[in-house]
Amino acid sequence: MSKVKMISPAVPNVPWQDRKDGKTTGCPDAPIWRYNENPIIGRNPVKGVARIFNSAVIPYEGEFIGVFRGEQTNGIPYIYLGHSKDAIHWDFNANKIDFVDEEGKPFMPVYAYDPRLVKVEDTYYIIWCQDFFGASIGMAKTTDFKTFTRIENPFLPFNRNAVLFPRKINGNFMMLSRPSDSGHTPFGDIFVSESPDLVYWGKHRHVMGKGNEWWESLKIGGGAAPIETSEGWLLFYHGVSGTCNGYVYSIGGAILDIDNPSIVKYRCENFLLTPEEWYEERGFVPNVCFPCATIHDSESGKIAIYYGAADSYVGLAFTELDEIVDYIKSNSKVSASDTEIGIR
Ligand code: BMA
Repeated sequence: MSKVKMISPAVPNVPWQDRKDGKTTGCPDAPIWRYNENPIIGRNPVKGVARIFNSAVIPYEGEFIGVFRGEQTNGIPYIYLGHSKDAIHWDFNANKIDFVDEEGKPFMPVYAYDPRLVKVEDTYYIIWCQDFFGASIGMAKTTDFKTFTRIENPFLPFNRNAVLFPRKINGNFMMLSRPSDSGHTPFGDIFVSESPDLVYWGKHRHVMGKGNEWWESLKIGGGAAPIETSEGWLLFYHGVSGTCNGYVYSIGGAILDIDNPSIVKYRCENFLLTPEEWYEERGFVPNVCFPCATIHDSESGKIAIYYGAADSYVGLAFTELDEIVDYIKSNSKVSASDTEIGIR
């Protein structure tokens, strides 16, 4: 097996559980397995919040911090801050995050969902989906998790599923996103855009389209922030198939070129994780595994994947860098639109 290097800080307290009896529980042969006490966040986790799911977490000051999609009891989603010592048991703030504008005045989105949390240099960025006269992407920055300052909305509507890369590439911030329509979009490819200043975005490139395989044949969307490795950017994303009983969301894996991430080097033809457990198959929206974050340790290669389950819970799954990279490479099937530079 190859020895792949993860280029990111060591996180010795990465949450972890060895696979049970050497078995995995993802795609029958994918090296990915669920935490056996899933879901890690259950129903009614905070007063006034019915469900937390599709949420992102990150190491912070020796412990962990996260931004959580909280579906309020009035049906409107907002982002809640949570703290944890072990990244498994979470304490949530009672109130949603108060966003401010550059002058420090209150500036709340109408709603906010599917947050991602990414550190670039010394700043933490939250990226989410919100109303901008139609669904689009909102962004805020913080350095202390006390003040959350909104920055320019990067894209025109309609767009969902945006996530920043954890470092600049060739001097620019880079963001994956999924342009869409106003509804439960029955299509969607992943694009990458770049910006020198997080105000002006351009050089848009197509990264990858919906897959040829059934499980991702309707649409795909960027998931967790890409992990930098010696093989390229390791991306856990979601792929959707349309069945006669609604959409099914599975987790897929791909590896993007390190200097030019619009080029897909490897793309796993099999899903890595698909709804199988009760908390993935049964809930507010059944059959959803929706990855939004990883915590990963460059020393051991351990990767913990956080995913929303059935729009009702947060699930945790584990994999290991060498094994997952090997699995993606040995089951890779890339199309011409994956490997091209992505501009027409
Ligand atoms: C997508 C988003 C996600 C959600 C998924 C399944 O369009 O709204 O937040 O998890 O649908 O309902």
